Amino acid sequence: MEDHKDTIQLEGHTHVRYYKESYDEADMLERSANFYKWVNDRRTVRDFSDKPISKEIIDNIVLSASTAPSGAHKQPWTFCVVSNPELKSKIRQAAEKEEQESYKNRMSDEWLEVLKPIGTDWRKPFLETAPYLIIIFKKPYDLDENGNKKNNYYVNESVGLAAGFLLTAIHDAGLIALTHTPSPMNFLSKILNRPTNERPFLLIPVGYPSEKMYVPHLKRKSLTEIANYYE
Ligand code: IYR
Repeated sequence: MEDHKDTIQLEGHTHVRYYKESYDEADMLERSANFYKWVNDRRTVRDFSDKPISKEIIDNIVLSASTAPSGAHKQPWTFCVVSNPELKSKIRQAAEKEEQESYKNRMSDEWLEVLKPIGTDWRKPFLETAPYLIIIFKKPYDLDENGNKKNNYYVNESVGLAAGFLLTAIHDAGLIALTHTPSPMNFLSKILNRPTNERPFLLIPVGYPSEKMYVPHLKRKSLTEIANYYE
């Protein structure tokens, strides 16, 4: 348990004692293997049910995402949670317009070829079916009360980490998500009326899975393909 009373002062700043629970080796082995098995079961899914989700669940998921580490603890992110049907419809229309252009004219033949096994196209019905769209905005800088810019640091790294935490929290709740990247994404700033210091980063529909869903038959890289150990 955290005890906020045990503090020290470092260069005039308060540091609180942090207690991190440890496990014995056998437990660590079991826990790490179980976590891998659980997280390896997460899939990106496009077949959403329209079944509603209570807002409290989404609140917890967003709060979990915001526990990610960030440069100088600036938490340079805003999560826009869209359940309003008119807004979802506007977002779908604008995303499909951009995606149609991308699939027809902007994406290279090589790119379209590697996407074939994934089975995507310009149509994005999930943007209306999924009960929630979470749009993550990154904040390259904050604006103080007087409108002055205050720089943030390692913004892409920080927001990428928060997105990872978000997807993990969604998986933990038993829900599905899709990391969607309509491109260019500036229509999201306009539709959601975001301030000038926020840039769209990822659009993540969240929901229950539809009754029968299929995902591409993909294989993840093996440990030797992804890791090098220097002993
Ligand atoms: N943004 C498009 C295309 C797309 C690109 C990649 I790389 C993917 O892994 C999947 C899709 C879309 O969302 O359809």
